[in-house]
Amino acid sequence: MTERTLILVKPDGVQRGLSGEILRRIEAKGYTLVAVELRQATPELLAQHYEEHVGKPFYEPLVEFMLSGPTLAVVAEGERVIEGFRSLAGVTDPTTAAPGTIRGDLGRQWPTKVLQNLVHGSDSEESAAREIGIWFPAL
Ligand code: D4T
Repeated sequence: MTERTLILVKPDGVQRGLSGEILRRIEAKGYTLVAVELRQATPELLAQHYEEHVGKPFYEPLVEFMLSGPTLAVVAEGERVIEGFRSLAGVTDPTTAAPGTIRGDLGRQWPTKVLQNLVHGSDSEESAAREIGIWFPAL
């Protein structure tokens, strides 16, 4: 079934100049870009996006990191793109993410409290619909 997912190139990826490389990998896999927009997040938007993490020990460093610079918000479309992009991204921790993945090839641990792991991708159809609504209400 053709579906859509919300992808973010987080501030570490934009700041390091990896937006193009990450979009290249999404397109090279065969997915279609539906929307791409450079945005400055706000505390309100992040509280919605990271609803499930509010109150966790890494939440405040996470918000501080996500406010540290612009984020590239992307909607991509394709057959099983939700699962497919999670696979392209690799596991959450960039130190252990497999080589060949975005996080495994381009990410690493830095001396920060929060994991700077370059990208976000929706983890289910329900999250994708919710997150696309937050970042791209017009879609
Ligand atoms: P996102 O949601 O950004 O695609 O990442 P994941 O799906 O891979 O991971 P997540 O939602 O569990 O975590 C969101 C965000 O918080 C950071 N984090 C997470 C962290 O710094 N320490 C932690 O222990 C966890 C679980 C990294 C990603």
